[in-house]
Order: sequence, then C-alpha cells, then structure tokens
Amino acid sequence: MAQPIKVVVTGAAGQIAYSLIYHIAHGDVFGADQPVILHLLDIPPMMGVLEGVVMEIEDLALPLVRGVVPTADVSVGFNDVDAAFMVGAMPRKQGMERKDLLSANVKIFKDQGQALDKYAKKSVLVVVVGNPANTNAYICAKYAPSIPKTSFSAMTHLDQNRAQALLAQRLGVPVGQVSNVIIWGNHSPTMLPDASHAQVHTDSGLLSVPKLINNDTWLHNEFVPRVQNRGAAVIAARKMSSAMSAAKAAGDHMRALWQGTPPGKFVSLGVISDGSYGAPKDVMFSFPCTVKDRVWKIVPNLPVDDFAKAKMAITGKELTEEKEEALSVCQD
Ligand code: NAX
Repeated sequence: MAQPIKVVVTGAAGQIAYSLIYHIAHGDVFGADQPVILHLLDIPPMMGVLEGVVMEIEDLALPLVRGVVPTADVSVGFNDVDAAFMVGAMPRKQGMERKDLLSANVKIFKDQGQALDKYAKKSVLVVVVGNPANTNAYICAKYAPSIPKTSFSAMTHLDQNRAQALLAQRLGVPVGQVSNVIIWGNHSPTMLPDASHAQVHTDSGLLSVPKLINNDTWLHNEFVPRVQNRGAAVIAARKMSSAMSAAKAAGDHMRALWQGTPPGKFVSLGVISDGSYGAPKDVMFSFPCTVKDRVWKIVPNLPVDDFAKAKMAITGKELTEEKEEALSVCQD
C-alpha cells in the first residue's frame, strides 16, 4: 500500500468539513488504496468542537486514516501537506451578498497563502472552497509565490453538479448519465452554467443535451438562473448554506485533480486565466478542463455563442473588480 499523504482541511470544525472529512477518510477522493493523515485546522475558539470531530473520526474506524492532527496553528496544519482543502472562512448568511464577505475572508486567504508557502510541500494541490472562492484562490496563490499558481483552484464543481442534476431531471435520465456541463467564470450569481456541450450517455451512444431539450428559452431563462441562484435557494430553505453537497463537490474537484478526468469528459475548475475564450487574464476563472498527471488543461476551441459570450463578459468583469478590491484590502 502507498505511503500516507497529508491532507489539510481548514474550517475543520465547520459544517462543510463535517461531511468532507468522511469522503477523504473513506477513500472517495485520493483513492481506495491511499492512506491519509488528516490535518484539521480551525481557529482557537473551535478547538473544543474539533475535539468532538476527532473523536468521531476515530469512531469511524476507517482503515485509510493513519493519523489525525487537530490544530489552530498554521505551522502545524500546513506542515508538509500534499493536498489542501481551504474551507475555513465566514459563511454567507441569508440576505448577504458575496461582496460583503470579501474584506473579511480575503485576509484569511492572504495569511494562509503565506503559511502554505512556508510550510506545505511545493507540490501541494490547493482547492479553495471558502467564499468568494475564486478571488480567495487568487489571493492565496499570490501570497504563496514558491508554489506554482496552477496548483491553486477554486471550486465551481458544486455549480456543475447542480447544473448536471437539473438537466438530468429535465430529461428524466439518471444524473450519472449526464456529463460535460460547463460552469464559466465566478462562483457567484454571475456564473454561466452552459449546457451547450453537455451529453447524455445512453446504451446507443452519446446524445447532445441541447438537441434533446430543444428549447433555448428554457435553457436561457430557467436553467441558467436556477443554477445561478441555487445557493441562495438552499440558504432560504435550510437557513444555512449548502454543506453536504458542497463537501461532495469539494471531493469531486480534488479527485479530478488527483486522479485525472476520464477520456472524453471534462470538469469545471476555477483556474488562473490565460485569456482563453475572451476571459480576463490573471483572475481565477472557471473553465472546462481536462486533467492528466495532476496537470489541468483548459479544453480548447469549444464553440461559444453570443448568449454565452455576453454572460462570460459579465462574470469576467465581476472577477476583475473583485480581484482589484481584494488586492487593495490586502495592502491595507
Ligand atoms: P461554517 O461556518 O460551518 O465553518 C467555517 C469554519 O471555518 C468554522 O469552523 C470557522 O471557525 C472556521 N474558520 C474561520 N476562520 C478560519 C481561519 N482563519 N482558519 C481556519 N478556520 C477558520 O461554514 P461552512 O458552511 O463550512 O462554509 C465554509 C465556506 O464555504 C464559506 O465561506 C462558504 O461561503 C463557502 N461555500 C462555498 C461554496 C462553493 O461552491 N465554493 C458552496 C458552499 C459554501 O457556501
């Protein structure tokens, strides 16, 4: 069996981590043969709660767990880690826009970027979940200059899963048969969920989702806003933000990075933009990607229609504005 890898989860006493830790510990993310040492980072007032989480991990009796390190000290939490789930941040409450969160959260990601730079393995893969995820990922990467920028990504996989589920529902097919739904841009209500290249896998081959749905009005006026606003809908119903589904998506995202994407399938990742598809350069923009040997590549040359281009410009502009605001907060 492989040597254990060290995996840090920040915000480890919070609600997303509570589900995410199980996925990691169970082998759903890094593989059924990959032992893990869990580093659980949270803030000092949460150490008591974290003790309870550690007890529950022990009580899971999962064979892949080879150690648990609960801590509020970044030099311990990030020490020598191979993979990092950056979940810890202030969650968005009902009625709160993501912009309100920016100032508070961006500072956390500056500090933790510096700590990753100092203590983590240079090969670490970092997935940012805490909002505003794309901009936090940008700041985290900026303050960790000794780690390649391409090792940082922001999670839009929850949006991808939401979009996939909605299309499957509309078509009356099992969700696992739908693939290649794209999320473009920011993990915010400006994101563009795009079904143009989505496929349904059937016994008789691959079918095109837009051809099967054959209704642009539904795709533009229902599908897009329902995915964009799904997070707010969950908050309105649950009075708390998505947690179980966010944890599953964080695992899906890291699994794609760690184990690669299957042939013919792509995954949406918020990654450093090279200006592909007219996106602004040097922001963490969600693109369709393939992954091989832990290196992602933006899927090239997909046709993009005028509807999508207009929406991508809006989300790109928001990301540029968020980045500028975040950079000025970091300089204060
Ligand atoms: P919780 O409030 O349940 O947990 C957050 C945890 O982070 C708390 O235990 C808190 O003490 C800890 N924390 C705060 N500052 C920290 C620091 N400096 N270092 C380490 N830990 C720290 O929130 P939860 O519901 O788990 O959500 C976590 C984050 O995920 C939020 O920012 C939330 O907005 C974001 N989300 C992102 C999603 C995405 O798709 N990218 C979707 C789900 C979620 O809304």
